Amino acid sequence: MSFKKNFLWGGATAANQYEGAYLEDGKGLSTADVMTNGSHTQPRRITWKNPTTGETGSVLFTFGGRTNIPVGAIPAVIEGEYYPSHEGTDFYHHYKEDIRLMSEMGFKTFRLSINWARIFPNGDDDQPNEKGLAFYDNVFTECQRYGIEPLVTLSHYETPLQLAIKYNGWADRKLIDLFEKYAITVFKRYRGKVKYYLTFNEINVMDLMPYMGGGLLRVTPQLQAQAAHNQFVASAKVVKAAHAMFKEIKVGQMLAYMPLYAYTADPADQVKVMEGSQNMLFYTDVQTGGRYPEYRLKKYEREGIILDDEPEDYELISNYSADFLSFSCYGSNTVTTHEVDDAAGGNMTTGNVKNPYLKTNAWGWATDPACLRIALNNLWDRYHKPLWIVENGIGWEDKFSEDGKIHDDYRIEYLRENIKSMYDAVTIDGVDLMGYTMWGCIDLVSAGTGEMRKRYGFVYVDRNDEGQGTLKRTPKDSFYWYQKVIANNGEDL
Ligand code: BGP
Repeated sequence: MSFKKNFLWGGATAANQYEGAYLEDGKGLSTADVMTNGSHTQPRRITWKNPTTGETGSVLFTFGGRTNIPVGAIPAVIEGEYYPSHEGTDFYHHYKEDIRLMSEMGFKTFRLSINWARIFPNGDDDQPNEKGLAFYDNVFTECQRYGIEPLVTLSHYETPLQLAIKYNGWADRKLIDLFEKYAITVFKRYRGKVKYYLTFNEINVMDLMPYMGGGLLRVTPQLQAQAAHNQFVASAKVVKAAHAMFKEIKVGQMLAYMPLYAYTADPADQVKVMEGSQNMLFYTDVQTGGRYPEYRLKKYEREGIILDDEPEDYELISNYSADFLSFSCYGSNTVTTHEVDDAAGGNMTTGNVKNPYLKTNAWGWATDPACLRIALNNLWDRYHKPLWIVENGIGWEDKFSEDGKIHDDYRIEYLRENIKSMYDAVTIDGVDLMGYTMWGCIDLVSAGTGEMRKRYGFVYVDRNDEGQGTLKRTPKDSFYWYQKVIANNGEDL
């Protein structure tokens, strides 16, 4: 036994990091459009303007932090600032070339997101923006030409900015119906072209980055809990609509998942692992498992959090859980209750420490050859729903060699180990895995830092951290390696 015959190999992207054309053809601003770039040491910032006084400024965007825009101010694009999302790597004008490159690699699937503000510029408009709809129509037609199955994320850190300003984003129940309307609009429009959808990218980022995950400008634990609840209900409504009206459509959940390891054998560290895992898996327990777990209800009780809910919410959540469970996994995280100097980075996390057994990249993200097998087993055992790895990869500052090529052996080595790990989960453990989409298959802007130099792609895009470059696409060595992997369905790595 090995990967399924129709295993969905491919790559993943997100509109706000890739598309650019941030105001073209009627698109409205999204929350990502007011985020500046950062660096290894400097977090991104959100810029704001006070419409009454004209005063401008910015607030630091930090993991686990509060957005804290000053009272009376609203997030806005400020002259003189640099916003990497505005141009991304210009998929908007390069989609034909990029999809052709994907097909050359043999992609069976391409994960992209629809920028909600391209379809409904303010989020609550009566009518959709035809030009925005037409753009994705063209993209999907191009995919069809090459037999590439799109996997579409409906919301990937791209809440229309107006919804953040008017309603404090997902903290307001109004967004449930607005999102349902948006989803049904695209389901209808792309019928016959798109079969697989994901609702919210890394839904659990609501814990650490509520601005990115839900467009929250004001944040309290109560508002975060409410925003998560509203997203669960919205997800269930969208699954319901898909099942009722568009039988062929499958709607999946998307989780940021990192297996957690204990730094020491101290039982207190094992408890920390258990609690950390609960924090992540709460989101899948509800959206994929169909019920609020007791550990989270107890937490809300302890913290005095009371949800603004309706009895039907829970019927929806239990009857319309996600059709499949997708997740991102870049490596594992190691946690401890002990004092350790060696703090580590990590995908969307804080408070984890360096694992002495693992290598890290320049951003402190640990490469863990066992993590996909562990992640897949944990999720399969808990939910028994088809799984899909929709993000995995390694950020690296690629450099051209003298021969004019990029020899990214480090990337090939990382991917080889990771694919081997998922192969083991399928062949040794019998996990049901639908596909694998490597993150940032064509270089794009980093979500966490806004940098361009943190590259993931099989294809290099000529663009730097200041937004300069020709946007020329150049395949790296990993491009040809992945082409072979797909051709032999992962049998020979
Ligand atoms: C995930 C996000 C992506 C992506 C990736 C890599 O959490 O879903 O949008 O960018 O992480 O992170 P970064 O870009 O910060 O390196």
